[in-house]
Amino acid sequence: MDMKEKLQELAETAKARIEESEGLDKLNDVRVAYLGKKGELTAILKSMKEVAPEERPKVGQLVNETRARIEALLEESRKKLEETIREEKLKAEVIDVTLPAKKSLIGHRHPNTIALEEVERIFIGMGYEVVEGPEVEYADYNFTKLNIPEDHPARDEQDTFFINDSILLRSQTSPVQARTMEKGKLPIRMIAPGRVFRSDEVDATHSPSFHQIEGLVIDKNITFADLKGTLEEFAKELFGPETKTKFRPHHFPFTEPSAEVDVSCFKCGGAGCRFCKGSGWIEILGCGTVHPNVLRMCGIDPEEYTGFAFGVGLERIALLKYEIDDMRLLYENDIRFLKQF
Ligand code: 2U9
Repeated sequence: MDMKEKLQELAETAKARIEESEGLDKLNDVRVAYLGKKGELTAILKSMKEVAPEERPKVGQLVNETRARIEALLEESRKKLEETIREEKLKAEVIDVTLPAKKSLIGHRHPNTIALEEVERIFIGMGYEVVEGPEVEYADYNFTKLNIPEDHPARDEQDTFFINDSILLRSQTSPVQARTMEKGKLPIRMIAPGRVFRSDEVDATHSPSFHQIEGLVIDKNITFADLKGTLEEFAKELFGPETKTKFRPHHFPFTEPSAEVDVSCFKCGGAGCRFCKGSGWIEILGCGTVHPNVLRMCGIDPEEYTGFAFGVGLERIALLKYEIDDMRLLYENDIRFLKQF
């Protein structure tokens, strides 16, 4: 058999083997058997020295053509096999679009967040700005500028988390107002919501970390009457239009005069029930007209400007509004509790 016939036959058998290869592995075996280092075509190439020198270019060309033919056949077969594999995979992965979709669990806003957003909505509606500030504060902003002098019991280490003599975890959000006042842009109409820290034992109504929302208004001719009107409106928005308010005299170092505010019980309307412990009233916040010392220490002339301030505990609002009887439930992140709101 001459070389031409030999190559012809080799190409034929290679073609037959390629065609009957049922998988990519088998196809690769065929490639190795013919084109690999020890493959049949390679062997022919190696035996070229036995071919007469004048025949070599012709035979060489024939070998190359055969190689190209086998490679083309292998490539064609590879593409077909890959296509078949892809089609089988697609068939196996048919998606039934009529099946009901998997329900994804969507989280809830925390009751604190719901209450905060409600309070923010009310004050933003009255033209207030929401301002935030640092949780780690200078004692100067947390106490001194708020008319709480060095020897005041509120500065007691037993009540406040001190980091050093002059830095602490803020015990109220009032330093945010003090910082805003110092910037000197007047008038001011702001609320400062945020986390505050006090060295309290955990129980149903106390936590070492809780949240306050404090408000501050500074302008010319602001009086206690503006404070009353604002908080009456706030209480009506938060607890319903029939809500009455009662201002009781109180003392805070940063306001003078000061008051605590009770709202008529939104459960019994004031008649007295278990919710308001029979009194018909529920205490919700503290307030007052800003002490002239505070204005002065924050760079505002008390002869020209006056203002009012108030503070509410966010958890207290959340507990009241959602009738939760233990503050600890707000911090445990038990999904069975949280998903009720
Ligand atoms: C400046 C001046 C005055 C903020 C005020 C209260 C009254 C108050 C408490 C309510 C319950 C805190 O969350 S609570 O424990 N707050 O009663 N807060 S007046 O007065 C300010 C604040 C900033 C510059």
